[in-house]
Amino acid sequence: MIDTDTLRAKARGALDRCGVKDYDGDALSARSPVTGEDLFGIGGSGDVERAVAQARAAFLQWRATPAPVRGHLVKRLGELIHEHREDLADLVSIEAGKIRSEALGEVQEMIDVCEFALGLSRQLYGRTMPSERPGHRLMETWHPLGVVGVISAFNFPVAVWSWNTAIALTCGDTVVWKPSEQTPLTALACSALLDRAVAETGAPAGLHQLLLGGPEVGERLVDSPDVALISATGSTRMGRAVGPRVAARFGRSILELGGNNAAVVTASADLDLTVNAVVFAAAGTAGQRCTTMRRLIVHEDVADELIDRIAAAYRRLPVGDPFDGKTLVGPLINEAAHGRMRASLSQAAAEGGELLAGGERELVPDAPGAFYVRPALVRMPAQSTIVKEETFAPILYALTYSDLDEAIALHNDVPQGLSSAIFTRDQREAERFLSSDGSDCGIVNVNAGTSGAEIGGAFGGEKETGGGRESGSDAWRSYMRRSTSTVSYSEHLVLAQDVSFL
Ligand code: UN1
Repeated sequence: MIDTDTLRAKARGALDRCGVKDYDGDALSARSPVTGEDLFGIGGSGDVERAVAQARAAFLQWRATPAPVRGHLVKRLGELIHEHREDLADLVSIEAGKIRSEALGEVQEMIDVCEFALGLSRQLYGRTMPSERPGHRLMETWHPLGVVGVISAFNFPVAVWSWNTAIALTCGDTVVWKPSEQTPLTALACSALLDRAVAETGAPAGLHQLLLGGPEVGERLVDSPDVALISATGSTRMGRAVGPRVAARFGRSILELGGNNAAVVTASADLDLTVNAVVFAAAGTAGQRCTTMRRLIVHEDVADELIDRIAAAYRRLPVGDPFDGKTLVGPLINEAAHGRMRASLSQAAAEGGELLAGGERELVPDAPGAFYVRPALVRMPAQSTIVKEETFAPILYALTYSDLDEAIALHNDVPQGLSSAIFTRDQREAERFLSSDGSDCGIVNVNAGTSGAEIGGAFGGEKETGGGRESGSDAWRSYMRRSTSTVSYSEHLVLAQDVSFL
C-alpha cells in the first residue's frame, strides 16, 4: 500500500511540473482517499466578486477575438494536457482515488474535448432561412454569451471542467471555476496549464479564474448577476438549490445531476459481453460516476445465470490501492460516502433485498483512515424506495421481469434520467428501447454499459438529472446567445405577414 509521504511527494512533483506556484497555505486541506490522510494545506482564493469582475473584463476582449483564433487557445491547452498527462493522472488518482487506467482515461477526455473544440472553432454555424418578404434576408448568428461559472464534482475533477471550459472558451466566453473542495490539486494543475496556454497564445489574461473554497463560494458565484451561465455538476440536492437561484435572476443554467442508471438484459443477450459490461459500469470507479450502473433489470429466463456470474466476478474483483497496477476498484471518497453505502444496504435488506456479494469494508489494517469496499450486488424483490434513490457508491440492485413493456416501465419509473442500456441480440427489442416510448434517459446504449460516454456526443439527462447537455454535438449552443437578423435590400418597406401601414 502506497503511503501518504509518497503521495505527498508525487503530488508536489506533479504540481511543480504543471507550473503551480505558491500554493501552500491554510485555507483548505488537500487530502487523499487512497490513505485517507491529509497531504498539505493550500491557500484558497475565494474572492468571487474579484474573479467575476476579471473574467468579465477579459470577456469584453475575448468576445471580439475571431472564433478560429480562439481555437488556438484550446489547441495549445490540449497539447499541454497531453504533455502533462502522467502528472494529471497522478493527481486524479491521489485526489479522487481512481485506478491508473481510469485516471488516464479521464485526462484523455480533456485532450479529446480540446480537439473537438478546436474543430468547433470553425463550425459555430448559424442558419439562413428563406424570408417571406421580397428583397429580404433572414439569418441567425451565434454570439459569445458572457462569463460562465463552472461548478464541478470530485468524481470527474478534471474532465467535467474541460468539457465546459474548452467549449465555453471556443464560444468566446470566459470561465470562473469552483471545483469540489475534495479536489483542489487537480484544479490548481489544470488552471496553471490553461494560464500558460493563455500567455503563450496571447489570449486575454484573466479569462479563466479559479475559486478554491467551500459551498459559500459556490453560492456567491451562483448569485452573481455578472455570471451569464452556471454549469453545475453534482447531486440533485445541489441542483435543486442552484437551478431556482439562477432562474430567479434570469441567468441560464446547465445542470448535470444524479443518475440512477439501469441496464435491461433480455433473454437473447450475449451474456459474456453483458457480464463484462455490467461489472465495469457498476463496480468501476468504485461506483462513483454519475453514469454508474445502479439497477439491473433482467429477463427471468437468464436472471439466475447472469446474477450468479456477476456475483462471482464481484467476489474476485481486486479492491485496493489505485497505484497498484492490478487494482480495479479504488477507495470511496470519504467516510460519509461509506456511511451512506452502509445505510442504503441496511435499507435494502429491510425492503427484502438479498445481499449476494460484497458490501464489506476492506483493507482496514493497511489504511485505517481510508474507505475501501467490495462492490455490492443485491437482489431485490421489487423496485422499492431505496432502489429509486441514487447512492454514490458501488451498489447494484438486480430485479427481474417477464415482458419488455414491464421492463421499460420499471426502467423509467425512477426520478432520474441520465444513462441507460439494453443488452439484446433482438433488433426489435433494441429499437423499442431506443424509441420514443423506450428509455426516457439522455443516454441510451445498446450492448454497451451506461458509463464511459465519448465526448463527441451531447452528455446529460432528463428529469431530476437536470436536463442540461455538455461536451460534444451541439451542446455548444447553450454557451452562446442567438441573434436573429432580418436584412432588407428592398427599396420599399415590406412588412411581414402582409401587414399594410402608411
Ligand atoms: C460524471 O460521472 O460526472 O460517461 C461524468 C462517463 C464519463 C463521464 C462521467 N465520460 O461515465
